[in-house]
Amino acid sequence: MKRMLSGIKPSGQLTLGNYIGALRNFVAYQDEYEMFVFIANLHCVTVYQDPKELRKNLKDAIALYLACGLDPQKSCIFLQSDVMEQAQLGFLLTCNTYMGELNRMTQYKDKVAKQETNITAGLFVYPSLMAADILAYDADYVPVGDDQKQHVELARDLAERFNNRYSPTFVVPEPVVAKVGARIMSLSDPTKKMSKSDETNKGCIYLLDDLAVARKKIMSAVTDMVGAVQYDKVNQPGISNLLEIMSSLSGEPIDSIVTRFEGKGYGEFKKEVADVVCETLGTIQAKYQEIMESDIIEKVLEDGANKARYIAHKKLMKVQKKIGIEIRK
Ligand code: AQP
Repeated sequence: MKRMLSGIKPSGQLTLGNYIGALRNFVAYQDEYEMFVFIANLHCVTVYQDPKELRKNLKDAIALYLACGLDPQKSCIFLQSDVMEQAQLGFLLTCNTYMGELNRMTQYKDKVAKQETNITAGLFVYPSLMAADILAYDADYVPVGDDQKQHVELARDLAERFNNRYSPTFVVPEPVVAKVGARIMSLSDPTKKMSKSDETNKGCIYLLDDLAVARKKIMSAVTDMVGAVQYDKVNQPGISNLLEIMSSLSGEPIDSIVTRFEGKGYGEFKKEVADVVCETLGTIQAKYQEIMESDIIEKVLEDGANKARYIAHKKLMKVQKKIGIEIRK
């Protein structure tokens, strides 16, 4: 069985973008692959997080993984910080990464372009930690949204570099980007990605949003003056985004939705999008409540960490021997 690995950082409440671009795919893949899904709590502290909020977001993220359908019997679910071998491998890979490669990473470049101050060294080097997350487990595939593809490319480069410099050690992973929903856009500015850290809070639907609030956000989503429900990302980015959301959640192809709404107004279309979104959120939220009231989370994390640690430890030892920093058998 091929192995697949991915993670989400709890830098805020998980969003509909995380669900469509990542979580629902993880759930679909867990029957086909040996699945490893972690909570990237180290990645998230590359930017300052309020500790109290972070604790809540972290627990909610694990509960949401389960509520969205990740099954601990099929998937290894764990916390990144529970596997210290991963961070140690991250350091070793950082020593095999060039500054120029990290300079080209879009998340870092975007922050520099926006002249953000206090960019941490952690944010600069986190792509090589992400490479370690992937390579520690010999993942064959890494499902990601559009924006993370570049990081998997770096992991591939680092795996090949290490394999060539020493000897075959790492599986070279492949990114898997879904055809629909790989980049869900903000509802208030459809030229920007829907992000957890959306400052206005209007453009982003959180999985734990009150259903009335989520509905309102969709009904007020920015559209255009064209007045026809069409899939045209350049001239109608807002409507195209709503079409992607609806198609991803309902399974109905975009063409078929477009045909059904021919000659109909945006209000009617948005109402149906809101119905589909609220149905999805309602189901997830009911399961989330059950999970929060149970004591399953600790057990899931403990089992996941044990399994992950065993694999990552073996890989780290192999790497350390090849590099020459470990001399014991
Ligand atoms: N809007 C999105 N559309 C499709 N996929 C998305 N993903 C995130 N947002 C969207 C995918 O979810 C996975 C986990 O991403 P992440 O949360 O760890 O990192 P991120 O992409 O940086 O998320 P945010 O919400 O934008 O975080 P902040 O605001 O803290 O920077 C990835 O596969 C990602 O592609």
